Amino acid sequence: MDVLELLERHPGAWRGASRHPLLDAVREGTLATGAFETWLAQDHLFVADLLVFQSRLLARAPRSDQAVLAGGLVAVEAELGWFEEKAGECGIKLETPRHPTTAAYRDFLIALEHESYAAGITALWALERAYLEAWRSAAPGHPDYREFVGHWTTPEFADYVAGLEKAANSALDSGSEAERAEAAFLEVAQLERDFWEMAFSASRTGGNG
Ligand code: MP5
Repeated sequence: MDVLELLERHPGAWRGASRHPLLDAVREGTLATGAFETWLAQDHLFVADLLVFQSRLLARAPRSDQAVLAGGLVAVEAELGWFEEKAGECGIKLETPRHPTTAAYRDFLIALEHESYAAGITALWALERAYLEAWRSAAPGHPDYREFVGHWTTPEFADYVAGLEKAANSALDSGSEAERAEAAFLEVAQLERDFWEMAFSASRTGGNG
């Protein structure tokens, strides 16, 4: 199976993951401050959980995938620093509890540690691909958010996502893990949608988290 087929097989789920009114508001400059603050603080927590997941996935990766995963790990650690810097500049407090949606995403990543490598690498590809498409949909972005749109729409990030796609495809070629990988893909799609929704609904309730 080619993982790109998953996007075609589940267009509704994928659209929910990669398009959202929050991203339209980032493009138009109509985003409520509470939504952006909630997204930033919760995504910082998510990225910290992702770093743990990726380091464990790297530990069981085949030799051929070590370069892309090791590169990704270094990038994710640097990204945590970038979040901290941006939060400081925007006056956003990062010390906030995990929202139930962020906690559900972390639990899913932890559960993947007990799944096949193929399911894990497919999930990683899906969540990175979702961010690439989601932020592309917000491009070029209102000046207030342009740096965030730029962060996930660089050619380097697209190359990283392509590298993960290649790794996922070869993991799926060599085993009979397609069904579990597809299930992981669908869970990622749902969690990504929930994550946008969590931040967006913060603008309606006015809370941070
Ligand atoms: C990513 C992210 C992409 N930052 N947040 C969510 C909820 N999903 C995916 O990960 P990265 O490391 O920022 O590219």
